[in-house]
Amino acid sequence: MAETSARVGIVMGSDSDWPVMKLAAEALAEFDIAHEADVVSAHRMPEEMLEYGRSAASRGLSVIIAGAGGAAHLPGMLAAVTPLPVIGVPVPLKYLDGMDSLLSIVQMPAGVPVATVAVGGARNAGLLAVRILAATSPELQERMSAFQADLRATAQEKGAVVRG
Ligand code: RP5
Repeated sequence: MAETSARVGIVMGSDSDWPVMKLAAEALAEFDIAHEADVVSAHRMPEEMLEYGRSAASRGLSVIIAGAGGAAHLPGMLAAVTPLPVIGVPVPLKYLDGMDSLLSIVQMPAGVPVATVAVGGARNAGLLAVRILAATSPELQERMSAFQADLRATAQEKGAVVRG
């Protein structure tokens, strides 16, 4: 696969996951993090999935965000073939409320970690990727601190409304 200027790769098992996964892309865009997004199904496109995982680091990516629903093997399989951090997003489907996706992603064997966010928690996946990149970027750390200060101010304002 070709080299990329993207720092974060967002992949998902189906285009039907995009309404959830686009929240990760939006979070990355808020922090001006270059990213790419694609469908790389573990079950329907196993060869492409392995190629994506194996080439991710040498292509220039630093973090992979992988989302899937149901028998959600994509994040774990990518984690098995890349040294990069993988953030897993359990996508909720019509049945089981996403519990199937969550357990498929979170129950990884020792040695092959996937940082799993909440069911449908793609925004946090994007924000976690920002924090991973911020560990080696003082500028990004400052922006994350400012973002957290905004969160606090918003929560305080809401408290003021409730208190009256
Ligand atoms: C999973 O199957 C995908 O990640 C998606 O969440 C689910 C359903 O896919 P479609 O049938 O909508 O393509 O692999």
